[in-house]
Amino acid sequence: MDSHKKRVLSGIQPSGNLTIGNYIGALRQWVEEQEHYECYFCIVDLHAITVPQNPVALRNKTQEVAALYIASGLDPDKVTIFIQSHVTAHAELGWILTCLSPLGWLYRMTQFKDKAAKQQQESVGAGLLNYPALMAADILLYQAHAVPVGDDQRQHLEFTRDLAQRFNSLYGETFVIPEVMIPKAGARIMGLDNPTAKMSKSEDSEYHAVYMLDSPAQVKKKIMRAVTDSLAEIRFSDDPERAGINNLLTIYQALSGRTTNEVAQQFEGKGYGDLKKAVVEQVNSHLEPLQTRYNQLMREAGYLDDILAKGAEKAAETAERTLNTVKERIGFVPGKPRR
Ligand code: AQP
Repeated sequence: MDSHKKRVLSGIQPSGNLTIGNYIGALRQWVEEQEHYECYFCIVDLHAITVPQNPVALRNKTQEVAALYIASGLDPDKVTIFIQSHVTAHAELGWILTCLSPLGWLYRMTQFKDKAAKQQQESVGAGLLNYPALMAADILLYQAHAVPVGDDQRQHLEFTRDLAQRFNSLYGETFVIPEVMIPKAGARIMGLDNPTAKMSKSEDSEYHAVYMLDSPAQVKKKIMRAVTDSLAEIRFSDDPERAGINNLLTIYQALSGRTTNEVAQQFEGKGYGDLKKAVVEQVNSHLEPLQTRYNQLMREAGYLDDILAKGAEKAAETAERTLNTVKERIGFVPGKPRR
């Protein structure tokens, strides 16, 4: 890895089955970035437990997500892949930054409001509110210059920048202020059953999302049932009435790599059925080879564990350096090295 390259960090929660939203909004851009940046990609299990998780499912999904990172094209020889809880510096800096996070900032976060609204108020964990402080720790520990995420994470990135600036002005220049990196096409893929809500892996309705591990037949069934409208006209639009067609066009555009104009021309005068079929083909042509690699990886016992162990070691080395500086700056007494 080239230490002169700028750094990138990002992660995905093992909180369900990864969707094509996660693939288009996050994973696909990570694969591009591995060529240009020094990259750290983690599976953020500490974030996943901000809402209740079944322990067996959490363990399985964590491994599944790691395998999907590699199957999507991340090369473990080029990037550092690790499980967040394997690097204890995340929880430590997360706590320090929680103590520095104004409650007003935390309560303003849309993700907190949305996720808290889905639970009974008394059972909303404090971790859900403090999520952005932990996310700030993830990023700042690696002095990341850029963070590739989907559009829904933009507000958390702003929070991270504000918090880093706050720390720097209180304790002296410590953190690099990271830039958000949002994909040009597909920054927010919407639910197929409800195209006014973001496609999400923890939404459990059957026709909401296409999962990265769905079979070609499941992909077809879900996309052919996607909610559209009765206007019988295919064009990009930000009219909420047209959100279903816009979403299908966006998925098609992001995966085909074509421009908005090219896509608009391609479907001019065509029927909704034609568009849906084209989207099915695009999605399956990306998912099929990826699933083959995924299945191979899952059969190679020990391969994934080795990558994750090496990744955690490398990540911890970088993270500890930042954490030690932070501890010193805020006045913690250095511990004696353990024998
Ligand atoms: N629908 C989406 N369109 C584009 N990008 C998306 N991302 C998520 N959904 C979409 C991006 O995927 C990355 C990982 O997200 P996460 O797991 O940290 O949490 P999230 O953003 O809350 O994603 P989900 O799928 O909605 O998870 P749950 O349901 O567990 O909360 C991020 O870069 C995100 O922007």
